Amino acid sequence: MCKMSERSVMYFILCLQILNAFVDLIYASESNADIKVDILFVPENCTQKTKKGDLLHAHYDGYLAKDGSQFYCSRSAKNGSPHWFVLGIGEVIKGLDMGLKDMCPGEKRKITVPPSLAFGEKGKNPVPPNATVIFEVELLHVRRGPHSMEAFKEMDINNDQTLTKEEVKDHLKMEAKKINVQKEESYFDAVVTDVFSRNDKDTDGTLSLQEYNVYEHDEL
Ligand SMILES: [Ca+2]
Ligand SMILES: [Ca+2]
Repeated sequence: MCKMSERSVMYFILCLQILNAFVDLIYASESNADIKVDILFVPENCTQKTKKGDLLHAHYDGYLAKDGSQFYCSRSAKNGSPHWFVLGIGEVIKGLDMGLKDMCPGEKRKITVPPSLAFGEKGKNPVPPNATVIFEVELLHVRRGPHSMEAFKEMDINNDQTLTKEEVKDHLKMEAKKINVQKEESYFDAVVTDVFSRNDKDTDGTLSLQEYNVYEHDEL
Protein backbone atom coordinates (compact mmCIF):
# COMPACT_ATOMS: atom_id res chain seq x y z
CA MET A 1 0.00 0.00 0.00
CA CYS A 2 1.18 3.43 -0.76
CA LYS A 3 0.80 5.88 2.04
CA MET A 4 0.86 9.52 1.09
CA SER A 5 2.91 11.79 3.25
CA GLU A 6 1.22 14.89 4.60
CA ARG A 7 3.28 16.94 2.19
CA SER A 8 2.17 14.98 -0.86
CA VAL A 9 -1.48 15.22 0.30
CA MET A 10 -1.11 18.99 0.41
CA TYR A 11 0.47 18.92 -3.02
CA PHE A 12 -2.36 16.74 -4.32
CA ILE A 13 -5.00 19.16 -2.99
CA LEU A 14 -3.16 22.10 -4.48
CA CYS A 15 -3.07 20.34 -7.85
CA LEU A 16 -6.80 19.69 -7.62
CA GLN A 17 -7.44 23.35 -6.87
CA ILE A 18 -5.38 24.44 -9.84
CA LEU A 19 -7.17 21.91 -12.03
CA ASN A 20 -10.55 23.20 -10.85
CA ALA A 21 -9.49 26.74 -11.56
CA PHE A 22 -8.56 25.70 -15.09
CA VAL A 23 -11.87 23.93 -15.59
CA ASP A 24 -13.68 27.07 -14.38
CA LEU A 25 -11.65 29.16 -16.79
CA ILE A 26 -12.43 26.86 -19.71
CA TYR A 27 -16.14 26.94 -18.94
CA ALA A 28 -16.04 30.68 -18.53
CA SER A 29 -14.40 31.19 -21.89
CA GLU A 30 -16.81 28.77 -23.55
CA SER A 31 -19.91 30.39 -22.12
CA ASN A 32 -18.41 33.74 -23.04
CA ALA A 33 -18.61 32.78 -26.69
CA ASP A 34 -22.20 31.63 -26.51
CA ILE A 35 -25.31 33.53 -27.31
CA LYS A 36 -28.48 33.17 -25.29
CA VAL A 37 -31.76 32.97 -27.15
CA ASP A 38 -35.08 33.61 -25.41
CA ILE A 39 -38.09 32.97 -27.58
CA LEU A 40 -40.69 35.61 -26.74
CA PHE A 41 -43.39 34.73 -29.20
CA VAL A 42 -44.06 32.00 -31.74
CA PRO A 43 -47.02 32.25 -34.12
CA GLU A 44 -49.39 29.29 -34.33
CA ASN A 45 -48.40 28.63 -37.89
CA CYS A 46 -44.64 28.18 -37.71
CA THR A 47 -43.66 26.03 -40.64
CA GLN A 48 -41.30 28.17 -42.73
CA LYS A 49 -38.10 28.36 -40.73
CA THR A 50 -35.09 30.48 -41.52
CA LYS A 51 -31.84 29.03 -42.73
CA LYS A 52 -28.54 30.38 -43.91
CA GLY A 53 -28.84 32.31 -47.15
CA ASP A 54 -32.45 33.37 -46.60
CA LEU A 55 -33.38 37.00 -46.99
CA LEU A 56 -34.87 38.22 -43.71
CA HIS A 57 -37.07 41.22 -43.14
CA ALA A 58 -36.98 42.21 -39.50
CA HIS A 59 -37.32 44.93 -36.92
CA TYR A 60 -34.83 45.00 -34.12
CA ASP A 61 -33.99 46.90 -30.98
CA GLY A 62 -30.51 46.83 -29.48
CA TYR A 63 -29.75 47.26 -25.79
CA LEU A 64 -26.61 47.26 -23.69
CA ALA A 65 -26.75 44.37 -21.21
CA LYS A 66 -24.97 46.30 -18.46
CA ASP A 67 -27.64 48.96 -17.97
CA GLY A 68 -30.44 48.09 -20.38
CA SER A 69 -30.02 51.33 -22.31
CA GLN A 70 -31.19 51.26 -25.91
CA PHE A 71 -28.60 52.00 -28.57
CA TYR A 72 -30.57 51.10 -31.65
CA CYS A 73 -34.18 50.90 -32.75
CA SER A 74 -35.05 50.06 -36.35
CA ARG A 75 -38.57 51.41 -35.85
CA SER A 76 -37.25 54.90 -35.31
CA ALA A 77 -33.91 54.83 -37.17
CA LYS A 78 -33.76 56.25 -40.67
CA ASN A 79 -37.29 56.04 -42.06
CA GLY A 80 -38.45 53.36 -39.63
CA SER A 81 -38.33 50.60 -42.23
CA PRO A 82 -37.57 47.05 -41.18
CA HIS A 83 -34.20 45.77 -42.37
CA TRP A 84 -33.60 43.33 -45.17
CA PHE A 85 -30.52 41.19 -44.78
CA VAL A 86 -29.22 37.80 -45.78
CA LEU A 87 -28.85 35.39 -42.89
CA GLY A 88 -25.55 33.72 -42.11
CA ILE A 89 -23.12 35.64 -44.31
CA GLY A 90 -21.97 38.40 -41.96
CA GLU A 91 -24.34 41.17 -42.99
CA VAL A 92 -25.29 41.38 -39.33
CA ILE A 93 -23.16 40.64 -36.26
CA LYS A 94 -22.17 37.01 -35.78
CA GLY A 95 -24.43 36.59 -32.74
CA LEU A 96 -27.48 37.51 -34.80
CA ASP A 97 -26.43 35.28 -37.68
CA MET A 98 -26.39 32.48 -35.11
CA GLY A 99 -29.46 33.52 -33.14
CA LEU A 100 -31.89 34.06 -36.00
CA LYS A 101 -31.77 30.54 -37.39
CA ASP A 102 -34.81 28.24 -37.38
CA MET A 103 -37.07 31.21 -36.80
CA CYS A 104 -40.44 31.66 -38.47
CA PRO A 105 -42.13 34.85 -39.72
CA GLY A 106 -43.95 36.58 -36.87
CA GLU A 107 -41.65 35.08 -34.25
CA LYS A 108 -40.01 37.32 -31.65
CA ARG A 109 -36.73 36.60 -29.93
CA LYS A 110 -34.46 38.17 -27.39
CA ILE A 111 -30.85 37.38 -28.16
CA THR A 112 -28.06 38.11 -25.70
CA VAL A 113 -24.72 38.35 -27.46
CA PRO A 114 -21.26 38.46 -25.84
CA PRO A 115 -18.82 41.05 -27.20
CA SER A 116 -16.80 38.48 -29.15
CA LEU A 117 -19.90 37.75 -31.27
CA ALA A 118 -21.08 41.35 -31.35
CA PHE A 119 -18.96 44.49 -31.56
CA GLY A 120 -15.80 43.08 -30.01
CA GLU A 121 -13.08 44.63 -27.91
CA LYS A 122 -13.31 47.94 -29.67
CA GLY A 123 -17.07 48.34 -29.73
CA LYS A 124 -18.79 50.36 -32.42
CA ASN A 125 -20.22 53.77 -31.66
CA PRO A 126 -22.52 54.03 -29.70
CA VAL A 127 -21.72 50.54 -28.38
CA PRO A 128 -18.76 50.76 -25.98
CA PRO A 129 -15.78 48.36 -26.02
CA ASN A 130 -16.33 44.83 -24.73
CA ALA A 131 -20.08 45.19 -24.45
CA THR A 132 -22.56 42.37 -24.16
CA VAL A 133 -25.58 43.41 -26.17
CA ILE A 134 -29.19 42.31 -26.25
CA PHE A 135 -31.26 42.36 -29.41
CA GLU A 136 -35.00 42.03 -29.48
CA VAL A 137 -35.91 40.91 -32.95
CA GLU A 138 -39.27 40.62 -34.62
CA LEU A 139 -39.03 38.65 -37.82
CA LEU A 140 -41.60 39.94 -40.27
CA HIS A 141 -40.90 38.00 -43.36
CA VAL A 142 -38.56 35.42 -44.83
CA ARG A 143 -37.86 34.69 -48.40
CA ARG A 144 -35.59 32.04 -49.70
CA GLY A 145 -32.21 33.51 -50.24
CA PRO A 146 -30.50 34.83 -53.33
CA HIS A 147 -29.01 31.39 -53.87
CA SER A 148 -32.42 30.00 -54.55
CA MET A 149 -33.41 29.32 -58.15
CA GLU A 150 -37.05 29.29 -57.06
CA ALA A 151 -36.77 32.85 -55.83
CA PHE A 152 -35.21 33.96 -59.09
CA LYS A 153 -37.77 32.20 -61.28
CA GLU A 154 -40.63 33.61 -59.25
CA MET A 155 -39.39 37.10 -59.99
CA ASP A 156 -38.41 36.56 -63.58
CA ILE A 157 -41.92 37.01 -64.97
CA ASN A 158 -40.95 37.03 -68.67
CA ASN A 159 -38.56 34.16 -68.13
CA ASP A 160 -35.61 35.77 -69.94
CA GLN A 161 -33.09 34.84 -67.23
CA THR A 162 -32.58 38.44 -66.13
CA LEU A 163 -34.37 40.53 -63.54
CA THR A 164 -35.34 44.08 -64.30
CA LYS A 165 -35.99 46.63 -61.57
CA GLU A 166 -39.69 46.38 -62.38
CA GLU A 167 -39.68 42.62 -61.91
CA VAL A 168 -37.96 42.89 -58.55
CA LYS A 169 -40.22 45.73 -57.46
CA ASP A 170 -43.42 43.96 -58.50
CA HIS A 171 -42.29 40.95 -56.60
CA LEU A 172 -41.54 42.93 -53.45
CA LYS A 173 -44.95 44.57 -53.67
CA MET A 174 -46.63 41.22 -54.03
CA GLU A 175 -44.72 39.85 -51.04
CA ALA A 176 -45.61 42.91 -48.98
CA LYS A 177 -49.26 42.48 -49.88
CA LYS A 178 -49.16 38.85 -48.80
CA ILE A 179 -48.10 39.86 -45.32
CA ASN A 180 -50.31 42.96 -45.17
CA VAL A 181 -47.48 45.44 -45.12
CA GLN A 182 -48.48 48.73 -46.69
CA LYS A 183 -45.70 50.88 -48.00
CA GLU A 184 -45.27 53.92 -50.18
CA GLU A 185 -43.98 53.53 -53.71
CA SER A 186 -40.78 55.28 -52.60
CA TYR A 187 -40.11 52.51 -50.09
CA PHE A 188 -40.06 49.86 -52.80
CA ASP A 189 -37.95 52.09 -55.03
CA ALA A 190 -35.42 52.44 -52.22
CA VAL A 191 -35.24 48.68 -51.62
CA VAL A 192 -34.84 47.99 -55.34
CA THR A 193 -32.11 50.62 -55.63
CA ASP A 194 -30.34 49.00 -52.69
CA VAL A 195 -30.63 45.49 -54.15
CA PHE A 196 -29.29 46.67 -57.51
CA SER A 197 -26.45 48.69 -56.02
CA ARG A 198 -25.26 45.55 -54.26
CA ASN A 199 -25.79 43.04 -57.00
CA ASP A 200 -25.78 44.63 -60.44
CA LYS A 201 -22.04 44.27 -60.86
CA ASP A 202 -21.88 45.24 -64.52
CA THR A 203 -24.38 48.09 -63.94
CA ASP A 204 -26.48 47.24 -66.98
CA GLY A 205 -29.66 47.77 -64.99
CA THR A 206 -30.65 44.12 -64.82
CA LEU A 207 -29.63 41.24 -62.61
CA SER A 208 -28.36 38.15 -64.31
CA LEU A 209 -28.74 34.77 -62.69
CA GLN A 210 -25.07 34.95 -61.82
CA GLU A 211 -25.33 38.41 -60.30
CA TYR A 212 -28.38 37.53 -58.28
CA ASN A 213 -27.00 34.19 -57.28
CA VAL A 214 -24.06 35.74 -55.47
CA TYR A 215 -24.04 33.23 -52.67
CA GLU A 216 -24.29 30.11 -54.77
CA HIS A 217 -20.82 29.00 -53.77
CA ASP A 218 -21.45 29.58 -50.13
CA GLU A 219 -21.82 26.41 -48.18
CA LEU A 220 -25.46 26.12 -47.23
CA1 LIG B 1 -36.89 39.02 -66.67
CA1 LIG C 1 -26.35 43.22 -64.52
